[in-house]
Formats: sequence, C-alpha cells, structure tokens
Amino acid sequence: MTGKFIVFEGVEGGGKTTQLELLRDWLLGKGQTSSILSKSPDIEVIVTREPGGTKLGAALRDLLLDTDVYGEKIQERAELLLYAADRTQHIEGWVKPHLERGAIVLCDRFTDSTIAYQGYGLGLDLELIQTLNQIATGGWKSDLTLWLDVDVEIGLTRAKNRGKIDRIEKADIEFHRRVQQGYQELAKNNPLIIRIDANLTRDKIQKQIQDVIKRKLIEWM
Ligand code: Z5A
Repeated sequence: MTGKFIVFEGVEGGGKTTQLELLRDWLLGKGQTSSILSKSPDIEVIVTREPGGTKLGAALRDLLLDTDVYGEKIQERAELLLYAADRTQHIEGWVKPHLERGAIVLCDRFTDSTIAYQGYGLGLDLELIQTLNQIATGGWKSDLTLWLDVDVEIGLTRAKNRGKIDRIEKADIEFHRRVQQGYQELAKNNPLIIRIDANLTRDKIQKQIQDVIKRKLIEWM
C-alpha cells in the first residue's frame, strides 16, 4: 500500500483530536483491539495537525490562535496567508516525506478548514482561498476526509468545558454556524468527504470511523 493521508475536519468540539488518537491506537493494535495492520506491521502511523505540525508551524499556531497578538488585531488576509505558510511547510517538510515512505498520516485539519473558517466564516474570497490552497499543497489532496459533524452548540459546550478558550472559539455563534454551513457545502460536492455523526459518545463515533477505515483499507490494499 502506498502512503495514505487521512484528514479529520469539522467545527470545534467534534472530537477530532480525541478520535484521531483513538484511531491511531486502533490501527497500531494498542489497547484491547488487535491491530488492523497486523499483516503489515512495518506501516508507520503518524499523527499531525494544522496549524502547528512543524516547528515553524508551532510558532505560527501560537500567533494565529493567540487572543491578543502584541495587542494588534490580525488582519483577515494576513491570517489567511499565515495558514498557507503553515500548510506549505507542513506538506513539503513533513507530510509528503512520510507518505513517500508509505506511512498512514492522520491529520487534524487541512485545506477544508481554510474554506470553512476563512471562506464561509470570515467571508474571504473562495477563489482566492482555492488558489492559496493550491499553492500551499502543490495540488496535494487527502485520500480520505472524515468530517466530524457535531451540532455547533454541542461542540462549543464541549470546547468550553475543556477550559482554555482561544481567539476563534471566542468568535460569535453566527460565525461558527457559517463555518458549519461551509462543511455542509464541501461535503455535498466531494465524495471523498465522509460524514461522521459526532453528536454521539466517543465510542460510537470511533466505531463509525473504524467501519469507514476498514472498508477503505480493503480498497487501498
Ligand atoms: N483554523 C482555521 O481557521 N483555518 C485553517 O486553515 C486551519 C485551522 C487549518 C485550531 O484548530 C483552530 O484553527 C480552529 C480552526 C482554525 N479553530 N478553533 N478554535 P484545532 O483543531 O487545534 O482546534 P479546535 O478545532 O478548536 O479543536 P478542539 O476544540 O480541540 O476540537 P476537537 O479536536 O474537535 O475536539 P477534542 O479536543 O477531541 O475534544 C474537545 C473536548 O470535548 C475535550 O474536552 C474532549 O474530552 C471532549 N469530547 C470529545 N469527544 C466527546 C464526546 N463524544 N462527547 C463528549 N465530550 C467529548
């Protein structure tokens, strides 16, 4: 099997981070399950995220999610360009080398986040965003995107209960509803985006994800 790039997307609190780690453990056979990859024990499973998957990206992430960057509001197009810079570094310097070695790369957010947040959420030009996504990735796409579809209110409550609130989580509820609409539109037009009902318990969400991955691994292998 060649390397596979699996992306987790969705509004806050859908459980991307939680589910991505559960999936990695399941793929590697940690915990109570036997490894789905037992016939291919050499396959690496890598977990990463955007923004922040590289050293440069970690610095950009701090700037992007800070509620008060040196006391200045980040201009919306500056924000867009910082996400593009993070992505360029991440794809070229980290994701592609792992995929070329045959790894399964599980990534928390990718290009659809920019369309949903900066495009639908902030209202920036969608064509400009597509162009920047193309430049940042060199046209590289995910092999599969799992859209963790959670009701906005449920997701934000989960995120708030977790404690720390960043700049984007502080945005008003209408912003988050527009972001959600963005994901709905993306899923309508792209068969590689698989919707996962993320309003359920952690175990039930993970079960849906594992069912999708089992089908996909058979197809890929
Ligand atoms: N962003 C952007 O605007 N443009 C871009 O191009 C990119 C990103 C790439 C950082 O992303 C921000 O960057 C993000 C969009 C923006 N917006 N914000 N804020 P992030 O992925 O690092 O942060 P996030 O989306 O806010 O992640 P999150 O709030 O951590 O959500 P999550 O990863 O989907 O969920 P989680 O961390 O697994 O769980 C959240 C809490 O809920 C936690 O306490 C869990 O224990 C709990 N949880 C998880 N699952 C459940 C279930 N099933 N039931 C109950 N509670 C649960």
